[in-house]
Amino acid sequence: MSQDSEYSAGQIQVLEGLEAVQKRPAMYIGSTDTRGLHHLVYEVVDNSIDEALAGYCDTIEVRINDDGSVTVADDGRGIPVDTHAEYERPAVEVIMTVLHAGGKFDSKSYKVSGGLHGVGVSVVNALSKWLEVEIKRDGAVWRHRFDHGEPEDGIERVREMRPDEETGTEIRFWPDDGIFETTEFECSTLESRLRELAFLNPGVEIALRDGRTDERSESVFEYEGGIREFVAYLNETRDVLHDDVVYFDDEVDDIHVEVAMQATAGVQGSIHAFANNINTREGGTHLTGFKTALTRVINDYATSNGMLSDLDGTLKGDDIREGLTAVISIKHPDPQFEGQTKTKLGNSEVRGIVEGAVHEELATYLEEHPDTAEAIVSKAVEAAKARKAAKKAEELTRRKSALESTSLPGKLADCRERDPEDSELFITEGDSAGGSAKQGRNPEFQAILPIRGKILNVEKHRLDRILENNEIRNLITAIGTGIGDEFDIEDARYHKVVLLCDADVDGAHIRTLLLTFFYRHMTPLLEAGYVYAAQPPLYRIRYKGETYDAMTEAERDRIVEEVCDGNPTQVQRFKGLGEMNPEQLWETTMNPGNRILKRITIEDAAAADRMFSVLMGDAVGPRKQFIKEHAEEAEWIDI
Ligand code: 0RA
Repeated sequence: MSQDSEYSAGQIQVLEGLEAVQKRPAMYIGSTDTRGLHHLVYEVVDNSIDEALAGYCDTIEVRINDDGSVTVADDGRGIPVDTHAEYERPAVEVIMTVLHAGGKFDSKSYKVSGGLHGVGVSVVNALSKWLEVEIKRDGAVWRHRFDHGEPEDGIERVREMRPDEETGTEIRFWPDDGIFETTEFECSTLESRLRELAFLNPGVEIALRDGRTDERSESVFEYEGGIREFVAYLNETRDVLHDDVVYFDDEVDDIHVEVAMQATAGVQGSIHAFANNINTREGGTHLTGFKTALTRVINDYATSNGMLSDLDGTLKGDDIREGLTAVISIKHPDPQFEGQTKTKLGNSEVRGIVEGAVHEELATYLEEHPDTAEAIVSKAVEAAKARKAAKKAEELTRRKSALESTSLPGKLADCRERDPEDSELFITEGDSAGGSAKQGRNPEFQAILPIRGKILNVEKHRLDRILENNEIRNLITAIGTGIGDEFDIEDARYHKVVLLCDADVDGAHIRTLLLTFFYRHMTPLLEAGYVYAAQPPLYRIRYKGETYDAMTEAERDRIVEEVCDGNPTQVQRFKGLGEMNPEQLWETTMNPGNRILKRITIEDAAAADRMFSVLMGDAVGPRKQFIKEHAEEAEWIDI
């Protein structure tokens, strides 16, 4: 369409809607960085999951194509193609171009409609250079194509291609590189969310195929056991205290509640709560209801079985949740999402419903499985005893030395800038790298904190022991936020906390230790996007008096071939940061003009949790297995 006069009134309305999305994409998908990019895929997949929840679809395939596009295909009923009475246009066109039109077509009970999902596939269309949809329905194959959200000019709006008796929808879209900071899809990011969806929706097969020439791969997720298998998966790397995964579900007032849990020997609990397939990281009424009932049921069981006799008092919620892995999933016809990231369930009626369901079902489960009950309760009693014993020491160390100490650590070379937003903290490993970084930095806005040797493995110790560690205390005071319950993001002294570790196995180990600490005790710092990993170059190539740095082996090979005609003067491998002089370190790794920083986010708490416990947890078998499998890439372990 080339002239305004050709637009109908309805068409103009549509364009205004899509234009609003294009002008303020972040309002609809959260951000235009890699996270927002991946949300496009989740949005389309959510529509297919809805089809599955309605009982019409059991296979979903996500394909990353070689031309930068992604295809999402399902075997559902297919998007309707007949003429929509109100808009006088094909229904598929309405769904693709009218904000929130998807939901108006049907009254499926568990519509995913919160957080950043559920904005409608029209938002994906608005943010795509092109979008193609192929529908099998009503005995034929239908195609439609959109250009920056607008129905493509041409013959009929929906073209009937050939007869076909099957049904399904295939949506392929090319994200608009004028809108997104990056249009590179990451298989591992998609994989964790798709795996999670497969756990949450048992019986649905979700496949991920990476068709890009360099990285062909295929994963297929299907879990008949649902969240039972999710908990077993999360605990694969842990020492479990009972073989069965506790599972029950209940439905009250159209609200479906499911719980799966299993106790482990570790100290770190991990409870993942979902509402309508959305990971409610900020918690909410379903989580509160679960915790309240759990505390009550376990205390009741312990009391009536005489298990609290040598404990002065009752079990606290924290005692019971120590080392407990649990997944709570509810499906609600009208979920309300609140909180900063819209990942907190707000429906007040849910609290009592979940509490009631857990109270009744868990009590029954424990009565019927006394060995499991014994394992869970004994673990909680042990935790309560440890808590009491540690209390004094904890108060001492915690209050005095860590959080109330106001003076900055002596090892910190602070920057002059006082505005946290413009300040950067580089955490370096060992004294030699720290020395280079101190000399190479721009002291105006870059601070350096050297960390000596291996910091304490925080996965294995309780807070009181962790706080006895000097390096950890320095870290906490330098960052300024406090930790755990006392954490306050407003007190962060830097909005960039950069891990500057060697590109070798030791460096990866230190980085993982630090990230474990942030993940466990400063989660909001990761959520705020304040944590980064510096990426020092791996190789330096000299040729005709010039030097070239390469971040990867592939880049080294490219430079050697293309720049040096296959005949470089010297190829040097940087083993440690200490090998670089201060100027080199500044130029390659610290200078904001040249450097590459990798932002570390909690894209998927469950996946990160698993990674940390494989590397750090009690079970030795899985760690050996992991290291064996990843030995070649051990130099750079991505979280
Ligand atoms: C509107 C109505 C119906 C299905 C769908 C939309 C639908 C949308 C998507 C998006 C991806 N896959 C999809 N599959 C179906 C119901 C149509 C009917 O009643 O037959």
